[in-house]
Amino acid sequence: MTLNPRALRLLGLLPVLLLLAASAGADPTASPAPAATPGQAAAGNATPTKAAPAKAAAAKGKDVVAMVAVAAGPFLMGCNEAVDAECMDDERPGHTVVVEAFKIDKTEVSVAQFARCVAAGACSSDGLTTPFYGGKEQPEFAEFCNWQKKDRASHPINCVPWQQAVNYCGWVGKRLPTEAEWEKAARGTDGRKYPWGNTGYGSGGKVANVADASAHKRFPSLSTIAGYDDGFVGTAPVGSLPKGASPSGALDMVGNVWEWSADPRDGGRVVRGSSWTFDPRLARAGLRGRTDPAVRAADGGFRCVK
Ligand SMILES: [Ca+2]
Repeated sequence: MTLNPRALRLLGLLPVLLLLAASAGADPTASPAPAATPGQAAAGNATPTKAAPAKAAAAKGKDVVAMVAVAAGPFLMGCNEAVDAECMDDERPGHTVVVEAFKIDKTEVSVAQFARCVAAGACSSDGLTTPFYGGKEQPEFAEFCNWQKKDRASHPINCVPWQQAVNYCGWVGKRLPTEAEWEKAARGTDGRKYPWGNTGYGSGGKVANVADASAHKRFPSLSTIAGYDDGFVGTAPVGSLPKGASPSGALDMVGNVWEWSADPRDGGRVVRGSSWTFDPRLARAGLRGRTDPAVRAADGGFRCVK
């Protein structure tokens, strides 16, 4: 497998890759502290501020996202050596985890859905049009941020920091998933390699929006699998690839955008699911990532649970 650091860095994924390298036993590079928001800088140390605007206490929003149920009970979390030769060290050893019953959004939260929260004053649109990572805004790939882009209302909201994901889920009476909940929703209880089973890319139709032949035309440095073309260069409208459904019926659990979780990891937050920029050889249900909560990645979004 070959990951191209330059292309992935430009798309906001370097923090994730750094974590993967660190967890594999390489240089445990400490992640930079999340950047202070302009509001925090202005306030100094006088008053702790939250990213949510003052209207965050407004009435709850109506939840308009379809959800699917995940039953209570045990599942195999992490590496299943019997079916997966691509496990990273931080997926090992596979282990049994028991989670309570919950429901998870069938699809990633879309631009249109997030816009309702912004309109209500419970979510902020600050920075949604420009990626942010490495401690600064990265306008070079702003075209891939979906906010306010014509014809992308049904695409996942991306370029969105962790706190705004928390705000949205709270607004609709839900929360971000734990990492274990996310993984159980993605692969069910049989330890499968991908949400759709154990068949890899290229032989089962269009199963996930990852780095494919379409993306490769735009970004020749991205690693792809010959013969796999999901048809999308950037993000796809949420739920576009039903052949990739997980056992619970959730869509895009692998690919499209990395999804924020509630769980902390090494000073940041766990992200799961990989994305449209990601090498399909690694884009599996067990793949784990981590990024700083202030990062706004063009290939990062979220979904909620309750
Ligand atoms: Ca793609």
